[in-house]
Amino acid sequence: MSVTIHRHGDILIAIADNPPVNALSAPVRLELKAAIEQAAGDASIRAVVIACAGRTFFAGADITEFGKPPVEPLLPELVDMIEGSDKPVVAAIHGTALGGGCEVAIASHYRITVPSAKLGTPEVKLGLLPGAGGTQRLPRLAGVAVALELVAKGDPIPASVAKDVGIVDRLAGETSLLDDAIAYAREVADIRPLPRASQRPLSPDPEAVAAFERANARRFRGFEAPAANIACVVKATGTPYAEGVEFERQQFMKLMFGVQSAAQRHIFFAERKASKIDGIADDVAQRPIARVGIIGAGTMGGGIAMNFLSAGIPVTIVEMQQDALDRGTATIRRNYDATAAKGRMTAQQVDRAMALLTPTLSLQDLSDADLVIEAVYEEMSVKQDIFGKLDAICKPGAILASNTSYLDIDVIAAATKRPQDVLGLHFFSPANVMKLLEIVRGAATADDVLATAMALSKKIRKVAVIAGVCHGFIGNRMLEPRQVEAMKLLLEGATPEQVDRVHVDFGMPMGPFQMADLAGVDIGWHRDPNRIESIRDALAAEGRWGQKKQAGFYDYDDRRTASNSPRVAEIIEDFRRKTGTPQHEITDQEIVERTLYPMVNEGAKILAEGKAQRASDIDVVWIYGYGWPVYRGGPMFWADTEGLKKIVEGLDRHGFDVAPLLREKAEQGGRFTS
Ligand code: T1G
Repeated sequence: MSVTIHRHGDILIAIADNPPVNALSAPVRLELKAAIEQAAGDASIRAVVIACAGRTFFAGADITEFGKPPVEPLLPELVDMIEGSDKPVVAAIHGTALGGGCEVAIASHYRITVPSAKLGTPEVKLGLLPGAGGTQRLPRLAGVAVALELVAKGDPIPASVAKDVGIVDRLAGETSLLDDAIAYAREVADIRPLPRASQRPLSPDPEAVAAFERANARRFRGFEAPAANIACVVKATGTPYAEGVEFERQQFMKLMFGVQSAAQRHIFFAERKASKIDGIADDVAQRPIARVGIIGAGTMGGGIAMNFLSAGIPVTIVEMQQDALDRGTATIRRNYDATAAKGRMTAQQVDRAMALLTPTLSLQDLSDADLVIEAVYEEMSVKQDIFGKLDAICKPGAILASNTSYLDIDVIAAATKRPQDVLGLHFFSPANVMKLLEIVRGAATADDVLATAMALSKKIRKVAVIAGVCHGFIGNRMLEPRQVEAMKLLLEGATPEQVDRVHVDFGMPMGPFQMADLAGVDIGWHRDPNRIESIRDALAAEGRWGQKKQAGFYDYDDRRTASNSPRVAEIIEDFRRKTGTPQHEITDQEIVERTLYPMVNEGAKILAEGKAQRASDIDVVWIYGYGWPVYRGGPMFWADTEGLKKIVEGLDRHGFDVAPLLREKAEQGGRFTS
């Protein structure tokens, strides 16, 4: 039974219970329909309360039903039936009333929520739109501007705001929702006419629409769903509900069967699947992490520290020199102050976070840390020395992690007598912003260490993926062939701006050369200005180290606005001549095939070697670590949509060594992702 029905005198109460988030699955819809019919057929019932057990009101339609044959009653029918009831229906909301859950609520005649509840329509984040009347009822309840924010951006709003804008009618006591809802139902039982959102008039508001579109043009670049959501809200203004909801249905179906929504739903589930570690039971005991030690207070160490401080976990941060330590702690404070200035933190929260930070020059102060993360210079001997010292200093059971981007965790672990406690925690810069965390599993890393790291990643609001030990793990390993090929394209006739434009048009936040200028052209450079063996060497030798020097592959003004560089063009031309590289007209398609297909190829090798648990993990890495456009679903999902045969043909044509797994799947008509 997904919905139990009680009577409280003359009030019928329908309580849904469909863990974990009360998704509006077919059984739930069927039994809610039965409850409304029962109330309609019983003269002694004056009103209905719809509520949910467990942790939340309906969190939406059941996404696992998408793409399968529809099962009656469909959600749009159910919500229209709720609104059409001739007895008042009160939605009693706690937790997060999202998507279809919000639509059930706004089709009800009244809404009462606990103060901690949130309401929203995040369908757009799945490449969809509220397909059960939400785009038609929300603007009628809260106005065009609020409705646009809700449906086209998808972020939920707190109950208090929902009440202010007219979506929620009443706030209940935090622990007395059902009693308050029953009392409220009695209070409104005889009020007529019943308030039906779909019957409210709604005037056009072109200024609000234009302002919203202008404010969000950059955010919506490349996405289809936001525009469809906006079109539905516009349709609701000046159009009868029946016509508007038909338009909504058409737009919904178009999105539902489009590639973008399939991609975004793929990532929704992929992100959750990534937290499952093959071969480890879900209930393996975790090690308590009450205090974290971080070695290195530079850009990475400071950024990493902020993740734990913001989660309320005390951090001892170690540097070798006082001035470096002071700079590091000052940078942390400055970053927090900048966040507070944007209104995303209060001054008290900043002070609370900073109070948890203990700067020190002594490694010995890490003796009581439960987890130590090393974030120092990317040099194996330096890391081995540090881990050898940590082995002697840290208490038994302390987890020792390296933030290395490339280096072999097993070699680092061998510098200790406790390899089972060692793993990689690879944060992405800026570490306090980027959501991706690669948890690198060493040969000896213990199960409970991995499980502890995975659970901790959630606590510090990261999306974590398990990676095996190899050069560059998952993300950076796939980045390498892309960068190598991008440099070759320059020698053969492409320009940095052409290569970058192709990537930005594809949906990446920036292209390979823009990324190099941001990260630093000098990263990994041998530092010998007389040894010029590549275009990159030539740039680095001239001090063109990227944005930080206002010159890299591009020139930059004081506001870091990039412009094409005649000097870089000369350097490239010089190298083309010196190497005698044959030139040819390079098309955008060739750039896609030679920079993105090799990434898929590398992903196939990573899978075959077992360095990633599943193809969808690779997609999660690229979405959250590098900004791969979520509407393309990640490199492996995108390869499936391109067609693996086409990818292999392209790789063969350009002379790449095609991964056996990729070729095999292409020949068998297989896919990497479901
Ligand atoms: N349907 C099916 N399963 C869902 C689900 C859903 N709507 N939401 C979550 N799950 C699963 C999830 O896969 C995971 O499974 C478990 O529940 C816990 O989720 C017509 C068309 C509610 C804020 O987009 O945002 O309504 O991994 O790990 O961090 O207009 O889940 O345990 O096997 O995320 O506490 C619109 C999506 C749907 C909300 C809870 N609704 N969900 O977060 O738990 S489309 C959404 C969330 C729609 C209508 C349209 C979050 C959450 P497993 P979790 P959480």
